Amino acid sequence: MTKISKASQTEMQQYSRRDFFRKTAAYSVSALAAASVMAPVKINAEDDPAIVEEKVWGTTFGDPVTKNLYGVPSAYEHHVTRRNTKLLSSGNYYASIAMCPIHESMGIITPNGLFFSRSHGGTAQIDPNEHRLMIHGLVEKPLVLTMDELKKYPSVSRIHFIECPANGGPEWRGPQFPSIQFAKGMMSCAEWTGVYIKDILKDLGLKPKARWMLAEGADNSHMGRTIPIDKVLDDAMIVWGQNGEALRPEQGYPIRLLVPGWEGNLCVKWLNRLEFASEPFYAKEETAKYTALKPSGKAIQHFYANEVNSIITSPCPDIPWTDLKKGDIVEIEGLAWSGMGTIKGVDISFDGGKNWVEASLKGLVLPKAWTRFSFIYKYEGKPLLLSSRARDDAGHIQPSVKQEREVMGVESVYHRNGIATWEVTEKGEVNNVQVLS
Ligand SMILES: Nc1nc2c(c(=O)[nH]1)N[C@H]1C(S)=C(S)[C@@H](COP(=O)(O)O)O[C@H]1N2
Ligand SMILES: [Mo]
Repeated sequence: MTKISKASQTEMQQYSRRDFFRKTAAYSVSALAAASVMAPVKINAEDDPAIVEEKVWGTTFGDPVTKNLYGVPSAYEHHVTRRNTKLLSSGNYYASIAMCPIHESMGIITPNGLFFSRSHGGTAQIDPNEHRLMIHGLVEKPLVLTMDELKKYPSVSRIHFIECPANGGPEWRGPQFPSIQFAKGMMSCAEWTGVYIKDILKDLGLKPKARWMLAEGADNSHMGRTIPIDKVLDDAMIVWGQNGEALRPEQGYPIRLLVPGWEGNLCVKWLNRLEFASEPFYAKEETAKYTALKPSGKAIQHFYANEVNSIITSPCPDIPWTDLKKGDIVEIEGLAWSGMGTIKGVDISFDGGKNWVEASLKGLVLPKAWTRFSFIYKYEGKPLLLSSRARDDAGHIQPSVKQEREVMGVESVYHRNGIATWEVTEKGEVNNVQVLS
């Protein structure tokens, strides 16, 4: 593994959370101002209408508690939405994708209304009473389950990301989007509730010859994918719960397959059939579709796990540093994830990958889940090339764009995990760039 040099430049100096508290103290207790890393700010309470004026919400009744019996976010947050661009649509909005605003996410859970949504035939609106799951093929007891019957199996809840393997795929040849939402928003992370397929199979009896599982959806695209049995018996789930409520239609209501850490397209939504077989079912274009093309012209076919990856979410083109002043202490934050294990650490570079310092991981650090990282930084108003590089407990480390290109060329669509870089200008604007050296 690459050695992390403790950098000497001032911009790489480590600041701590305590620096924030000193700053806060400086506002209120003037004696502590000397300890502040920031110039104390004078607050003119008497001039500030937000402090001195009565507000309508403080003098009249609010909405009745019965107003939004299913709640919605504050009207002041309505700009936080999924987004689509024609560049990512194949001519219509049915076989298309709505990208997650990952820069707006807090912690590691994506709210259900913001979870990225990718479908090949539109969002099916399924009546659960008319939906069945058929499990057949190489099992002792093939059966058809109603949704109520399926939910009788003992359930588990697990936090996992889903990432389309095409996430970042338009940028193999160079940056395309001045936006993190479009550059990296084909992923989200949720707490899923459902049943392990291995637990259902204890009941149904898997025949020893079974090597593959075909999963098929009930939507208009009837998407079918085959998955190796080892992964199925490891941690694949059939899920009906998403962050404490039923799956959203966009995520495959009433049930979907969850194949933790592996390509999002394997997580068949609106799931209605599982068939166990000794050979993979090579549905027509399936093999051609999700392969990785190498410069030699050879394609890697069985390429399932999403590799270790990370992205700085603040700052980013969508959240620039234009409001910062020289000397301000600011928190750099981002997300790291690996489909092959648990995030071990994340390093940050301010000079396009020449020197690295270690960020801290914050909150829950779970296998095959988004992991949030943080670095407290003193802003100097100098141009930066800001990058993050994640490592996982399986020993993988994110490659540079150069290393990735050496192996994969630039003709691929899928599985791009080269180190991402934001260029921060003197004015604090943030541009999407790639470091090729
Ligand atoms: N039945 C069905 N399942 C599907 C799809 C689909 O079009 N139909 N799209 C797949 C793709 S390509 C991805 S990346 C994920 C996206 O899951 P999400 O829409 O919940 O984010 O679902 C997969 N499951
Ligand atoms: Mo996908």
